[in-house]
Amino acid sequence: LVASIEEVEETYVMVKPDGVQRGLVGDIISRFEKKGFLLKGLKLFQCPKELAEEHYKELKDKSFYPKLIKYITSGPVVCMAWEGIGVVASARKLIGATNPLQADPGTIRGDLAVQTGRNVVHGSDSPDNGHREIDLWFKQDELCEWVPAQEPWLK
Ligand code: RTP
Ligand code: MG
Repeated sequence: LVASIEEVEETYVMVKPDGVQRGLVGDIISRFEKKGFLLKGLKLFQCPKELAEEHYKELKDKSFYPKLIKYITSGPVVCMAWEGIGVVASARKLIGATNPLQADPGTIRGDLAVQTGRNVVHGSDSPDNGHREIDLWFKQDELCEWVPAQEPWLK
């Protein structure tokens, strides 16, 4: 009943190059699966500089922007589209504060990272940015609209 009044949303989550290279991809995907969200898109991807600049365009006047672009393009990332009720804000909670030293234990950054500039994962900060970023990082045919089967797979 409570669920019926809340919005089904989509959000863009990305394991950054440090997360991929430290072998954290499985752990990170697992947290979103176990929470109960639905995976709609997933790929390993070497991000071109132009895409990184478009993704982070709101930060282009920040002093850390050049370093951020270098970081995100330094190796492959894992791109994910997740769907679910309240998934945008919930994903941000699962991810934790931008500075991993301020992120609560139990969050991805709180458990797995130390530095802001190496904070292993990204999550969209609003439903509008969720749509925008999924459009930006995925082609339409890389996304699946699907619902789990009603019948149990194990009997
Ligand atoms: P994200 O977009 O990656 O999910 O992170 P966020 O919302 O928590 O933080 P945001 O302000 O959007 O910043 C994007 C990413 O830029 C890097 N950053 N470095 N002071 C710094 O050196 C600094 N501040 C931000 C981080 O990698 C941050 O996640
Ligand atoms: Mg952000």
